[in-house]
Amino acid sequence: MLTLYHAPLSRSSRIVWLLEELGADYALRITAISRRDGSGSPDPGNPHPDKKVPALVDEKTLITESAAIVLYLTDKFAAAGIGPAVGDMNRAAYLSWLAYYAGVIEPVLNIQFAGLGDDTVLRRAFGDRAAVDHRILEALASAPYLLGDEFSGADILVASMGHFERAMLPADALIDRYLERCNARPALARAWAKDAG
Ligand SMILES: N[C@@H](CCC(=O)N[C@@H](CS)C(=O)NCC(=O)O)C(=O)O
Repeated sequence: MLTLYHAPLSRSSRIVWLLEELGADYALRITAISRRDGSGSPDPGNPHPDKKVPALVDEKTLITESAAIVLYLTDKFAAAGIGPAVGDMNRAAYLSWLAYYAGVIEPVLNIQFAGLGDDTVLRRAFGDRAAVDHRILEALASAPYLLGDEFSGADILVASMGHFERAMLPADALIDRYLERCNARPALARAWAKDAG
């Protein structure tokens, strides 16, 4: 049995979306977290070492970090075809997007939103917003999804940033159309209906 520790309208919302895409049997455990606006407080029952969400428990195994959870789930439910399996030609691109999301996109966006986008050390370490925007636009200029014709867990990570705040993705009509495609997915409608628990 899978249990997702989830806080509405947070990074765990996209894992609800993924679980719906996968047709997984899962329990949602609505979990309090400290929010940026100062509201909320950590839930002592949350197994995440930092009391964050998402945290996924599969039987007795804990998985944390969005990108790791996405890979774990798309591998576990490989038959759903939401992430290329080991041996698939697109596997390398899939892993690259998941790692790029966690290792570059999230830091760069947070650095920018914190007003530190001009810091040379941070720019050298992670790149800058223009480079991130370029990478996303380049991938979507020639295909409907990041990996090409097939929707994947990488799209869930990237598109969900646009759900959180449209300004987190490039201001380009290409992205508006990409979000429309992703937003039309029935699994996302089901996830939004469940988001608040
Ligand atoms: N890198 C983590 C970030 C998780 C994260 O920061 N989650 C936020 C919700 S969007 C949280 O739980 N914040 C509570 C806190 O900072 O105490 C991931 O992607 O899973």
